Amino acid sequence: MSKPILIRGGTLVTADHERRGDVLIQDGLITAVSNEDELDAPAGARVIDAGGAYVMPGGIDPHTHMELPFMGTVASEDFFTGTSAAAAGGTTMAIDFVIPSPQEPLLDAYTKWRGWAEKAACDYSFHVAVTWWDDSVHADMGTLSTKHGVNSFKHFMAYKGAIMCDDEVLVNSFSRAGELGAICTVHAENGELVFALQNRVFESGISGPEGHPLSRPPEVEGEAANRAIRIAEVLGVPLYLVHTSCIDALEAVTRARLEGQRVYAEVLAQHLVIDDSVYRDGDWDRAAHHVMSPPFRPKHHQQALWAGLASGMLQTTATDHCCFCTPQKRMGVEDFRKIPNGTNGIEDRMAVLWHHGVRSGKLTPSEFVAVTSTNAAKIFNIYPRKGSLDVGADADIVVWDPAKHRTISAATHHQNIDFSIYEGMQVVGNPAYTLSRGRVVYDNGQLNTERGTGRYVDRPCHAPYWAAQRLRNETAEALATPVARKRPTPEEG
Ligand code: URQ
Ligand code: ZN
Ligand code: ZN
Repeated sequence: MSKPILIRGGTLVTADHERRGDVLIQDGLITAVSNEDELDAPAGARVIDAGGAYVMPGGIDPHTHMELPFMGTVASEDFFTGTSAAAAGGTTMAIDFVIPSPQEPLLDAYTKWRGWAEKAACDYSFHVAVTWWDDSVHADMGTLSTKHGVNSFKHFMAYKGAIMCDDEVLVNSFSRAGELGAICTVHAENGELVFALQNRVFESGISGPEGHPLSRPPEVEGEAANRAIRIAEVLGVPLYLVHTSCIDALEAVTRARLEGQRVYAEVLAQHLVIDDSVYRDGDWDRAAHHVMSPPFRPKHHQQALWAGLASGMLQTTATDHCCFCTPQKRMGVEDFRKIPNGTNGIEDRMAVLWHHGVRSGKLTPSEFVAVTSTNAAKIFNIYPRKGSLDVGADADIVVWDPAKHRTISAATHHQNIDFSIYEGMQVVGNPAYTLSRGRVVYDNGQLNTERGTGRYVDRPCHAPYWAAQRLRNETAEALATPVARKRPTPEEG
């Protein structure tokens, strides 16, 4: 058990407010929070001087893919190296994905991923993807939600021929999730359009990474986002769009939210600051490094995404951390359709958002905490255990030095990948200390993570009230007042 820690003299920042204060940590939990200098350090405690720094809930990255088997290879980042890199960047929890192959029992895949994640150095949880449907999937969703703390089910509307869901699977799975009080998340790109456009682009003679964005324009994401939103609306279930990357999808989210539909949406840090010029880079490798889906967009989408984040239309930020090293990316050297999709980012999300968001005035420190930690904790029902500085919460804390400079580079990062999509980016504002359940896992530049010290975090389902009452009320009314209808006689028929 780690020794008590007193974090003294900092500015405590939660999603609600900022104040000068001290935080006492014992046995992995926050045991006291006070105004400045009101707490004494227990005997043997370590005292961390947070003067000039912010003390915030550790980041929660709601979208990662450690050691994901995908497109004929396996992501290079594993659960130990990935959660260690997270800690170096101020993130103390990752929500990763169990992605069953079609026909693979969900419970089997879940057990497999749980085994892989035992090496994690920070806490983690899993969204479970529904990639096919039959009665066993219906049953496994129930078991996962009632016995294994899974309250979110993922649906890929892209990746035809692999893990793509058609509307029948979406309707079946969304309905089941609604019964369970679980939330449906979607990768919203129209996979049929992507497939058709990929072939057209390739057959037109474009085989390089520049073909990737041409095959998945914003309209392809906007259509799928709207379709998923409408299906969720009719079925009365809450929806969470991952990696919202463009105006077309953001507009669909905004319309739904303004009409009171329970739709949440995530934006990736990289989509806020990197544009599609990276694909027109003369260097094949560098362009391929940026092949991910949805792709990087023309620059004007970034302003809308920042506005969506600042206005609350987008609630969370993530990284979709899914690492493939250069030799893996080169699997597509003859054909962009074979370049494994994914990029790095788990170590850099917080600093990128602080530098480009808070220092630029787009976000206040409290809004930064909301979009990097608290909102994800609330949506996925682990607040205030996670995402808060409440007494009794897990001591997942980052002591943030707003003046600390860093030049992001693969030469110095902790991520297990041989490039960085942020290579050379200078960011001001970085972690000084990161604590994972009271253990100082990042200590002023020194990473102190240990394999297997991360814990799986159960996420209980929300109450069924999450399902839109409108659907149930209308249905209930209809069932309560059957229409007296004179049926036509067979002769009339
Ligand atoms: O689509 C995803 O979220 C996974 C497969 C990571 N790759 C990506 O390009 N986003
Ligand atoms: Zn995705
Ligand atoms: Zn993903």
